Amino acid sequence: MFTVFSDSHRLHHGTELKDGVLKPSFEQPSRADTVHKRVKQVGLGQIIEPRAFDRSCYVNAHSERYVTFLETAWSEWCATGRTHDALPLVWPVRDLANEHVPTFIDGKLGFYAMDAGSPITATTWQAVKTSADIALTGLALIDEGHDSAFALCRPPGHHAAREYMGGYCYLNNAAIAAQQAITQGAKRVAVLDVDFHHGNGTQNIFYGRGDVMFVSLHGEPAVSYPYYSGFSHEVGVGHGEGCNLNYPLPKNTTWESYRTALLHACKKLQQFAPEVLVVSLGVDTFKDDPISHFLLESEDFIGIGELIADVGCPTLFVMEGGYMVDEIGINAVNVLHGYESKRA
Ligand code: SP5
Ligand code: ZN
Repeated sequence: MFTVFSDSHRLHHGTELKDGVLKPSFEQPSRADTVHKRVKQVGLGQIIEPRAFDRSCYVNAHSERYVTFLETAWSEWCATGRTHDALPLVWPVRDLANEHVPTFIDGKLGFYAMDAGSPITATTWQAVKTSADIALTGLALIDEGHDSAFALCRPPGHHAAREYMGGYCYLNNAAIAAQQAITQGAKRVAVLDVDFHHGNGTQNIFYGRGDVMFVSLHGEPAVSYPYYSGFSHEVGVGHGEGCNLNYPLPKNTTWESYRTALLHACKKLQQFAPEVLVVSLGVDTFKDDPISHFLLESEDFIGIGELIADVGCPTLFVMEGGYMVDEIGINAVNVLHGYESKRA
């Protein structure tokens, strides 16, 4: 399997609030390097650089004004004389006027964010754009006849919705790739999200769409970030009704029940018969992940890949979460090996 990777991910490294103090984010550059190292070590396949894509590819999944915001946020922030990372500090929740876009950067930051987990630095946009291009290059490989590809994206994307960033995410790499497949003529595309966290952004982007199915397994919202989405009653609207499938799972979920849910999810995907499957590949379901609470072991990730192969269509794997521990490399590559063992 080909891997698409770029060193440009290092241009983004931010902070997050931990115990009341701004500290280096769990979402660190070492994450992608750890996975990259494992891909090389086991000889997964050729590693290639991303191609450059037009911004219209991002605007197909996001709004024009949101992409413009991401492109210009740092220069607007700097114009106010500040040199530290830009972070939102006020959000347009429920009863506030959330139709009105402020003109001042501090207002925009909150308007286009769901939390303070996605800081903007001087070079964040470059890394974010390259991450989306990595996913788009992976999709191009599949268009060119490859059965699968691994888009080693960083920063991740699945919390980024049509018009907001959050949870370490800015552009939704997986959604951009899925939308690109549709733009290029696919009739049905599916996104399967196995990151520990609910892919609220991907759900938001395709919620009214019958041509893109979204299926997610994740920690139940009552106790798991992002808390306000991922319920099983969220099934889609209009043309999209029945095309959104959530599997919220309790704290301390182990392989046995995870497997049962994934098996069910994969049967649903098989019935939908997508022309391309995009997998939001988070490995933060691992037992030692510092911000999650599932209990998967490294060998269980092979099983994830095997079940995904049974969906039976070309598959683009897009890296999402998985933090701090060296096993993120082993676990991500285990999924890819599991997939390949069943498709070869
Ligand atoms: C892509 C992805 O996996 N994003 C996850 C964003 C999670 N943000 C909230 C992190 C909360 C961390 N709380 C840590 C408690 C550890 N003791
Ligand atoms: Zn996650």
